[in-house]
Amino acid sequence: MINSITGRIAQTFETVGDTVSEAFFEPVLRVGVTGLSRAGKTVFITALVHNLMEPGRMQRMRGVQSGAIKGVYLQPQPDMTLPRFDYENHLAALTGENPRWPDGTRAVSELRLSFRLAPTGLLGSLAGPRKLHIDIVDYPGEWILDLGLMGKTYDDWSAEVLARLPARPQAAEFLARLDVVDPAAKHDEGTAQDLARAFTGYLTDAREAGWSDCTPGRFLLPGDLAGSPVLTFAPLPDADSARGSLRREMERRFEAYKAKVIRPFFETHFARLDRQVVLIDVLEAVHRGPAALEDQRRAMAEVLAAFRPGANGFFSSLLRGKRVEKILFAATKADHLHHTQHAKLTALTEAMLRDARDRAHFSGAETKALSIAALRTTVEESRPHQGHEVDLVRGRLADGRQVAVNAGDLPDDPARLLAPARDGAERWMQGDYGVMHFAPPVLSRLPGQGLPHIRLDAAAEFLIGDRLV
Ligand SMILES: Nc1nc2c(ncn2[C@@H]2O[C@H](COP(=O)(O)OP(=O)(O)OP(=O)(O)O)[C@@H](O)[C@H]2O)c(=O)[nH]1
Ligand SMILES: [Mg+2]
Repeated sequence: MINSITGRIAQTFETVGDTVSEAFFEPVLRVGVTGLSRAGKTVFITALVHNLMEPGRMQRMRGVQSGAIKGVYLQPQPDMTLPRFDYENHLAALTGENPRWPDGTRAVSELRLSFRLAPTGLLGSLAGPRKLHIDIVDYPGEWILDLGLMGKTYDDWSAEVLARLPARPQAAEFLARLDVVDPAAKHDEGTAQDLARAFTGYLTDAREAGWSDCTPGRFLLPGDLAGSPVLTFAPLPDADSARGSLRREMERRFEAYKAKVIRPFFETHFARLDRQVVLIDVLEAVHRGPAALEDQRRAMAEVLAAFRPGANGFFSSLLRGKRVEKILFAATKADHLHHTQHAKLTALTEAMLRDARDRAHFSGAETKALSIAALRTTVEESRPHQGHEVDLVRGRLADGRQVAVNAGDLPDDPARLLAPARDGAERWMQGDYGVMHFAPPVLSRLPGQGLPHIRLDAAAEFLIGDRLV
């Protein structure tokens, strides 16, 4: 009781503090950057920050064109206990003598970027330049999918997961173990750990195979929770289970995962976001085939559902009327394709977004789909092949060799991919889509020009541009 009252008072102060500083002092915009593992979050943030600080290549931003942005600099972030996004090291990796991709990241991090803006309005010249702080928060997309678990009981979740496992070869070992386990038997920690380990193995392999419905998210990215009871559970078939049984214990841990892992994440990070970009590696999903594309589309709906106001009782109570204003779905790594293909990639992403909006009954925030490359690794060329010209992109491999490839022609109509994906096709009827893994380019940079990109400025304009004019 006392706790909840002091909690409420603290919140009131916090809200008052926020509004005062937003109205009169220095406004803050919190921008979430998310996407499943390897989607391109780290590269996106690094390239975005660099290009905002050296905006020569950001002409699609109104604030850059008009000169409203007077200065951009990094500042200490407000959240003292959150790791800082390691901008300097990531940039050094990308722009060193032998450029390489930054290492994968495993947890939430934050960076504050501050803008000095030209004064506006009648009193503006008296008041001097305005300031805007943008807090960029990088967090794993796997954690968003966990929000879906908040509304589920252990029984629901178990039934759902167990229903899809038989069709997936990655689940064979877990299912074999499950076969010899009696959920109603007395709880035994060794059995619980075996099952959790096998289930984590399944999730890891399924994720590797391109499935994105791999919850609980912390099983894949445990951070400092690795090995704790809250991550030592697995789905079990329905059974008449008494107190002290394996199934009851698993249920208890599932509930603890919701209360102690999911809830705090949504409270401290998610509920405070104003804008959100969701990065998706659409090309990789197309390359992996119909099932991966269909799965990605379902995951997009789940992500949108997480942002739907009022969707989740637990979440609405956290938001206290606040809601995310804009959500950008950006298909990353568009530099794998010749520009003649970009409109088709965007159309495919748009079609998936439309479908996700319908599925999630989403309305509210403004949404947009784009295809981008945060760091452009390729140049374009055309070469004659069997009597006609083919469009290629050329880039550098990790060993320094240059290769030119054609990743395959996307169809004009996205339904040509999405319909067979929905109907459970095993492979694409026509067309083969390959993805090359290029290394970051060796650049000779000009002062004032950030790293080369594709439509990173359009992405920034949608996300934050309205506040930078
Ligand atoms: N060609 C190209 N490849 C990219 C681009 N952005 C990311 N990549 C590739 O995708 C990989 C993952 O990018 P990251 O930015 O580390 O992805 P992430 O989402 O932060 O990954 P985790 O931290 O592991 O979740 C990189 O190592 C590159 O191989 C891009 O703009 N163009
Ligand atoms: Mg990362």
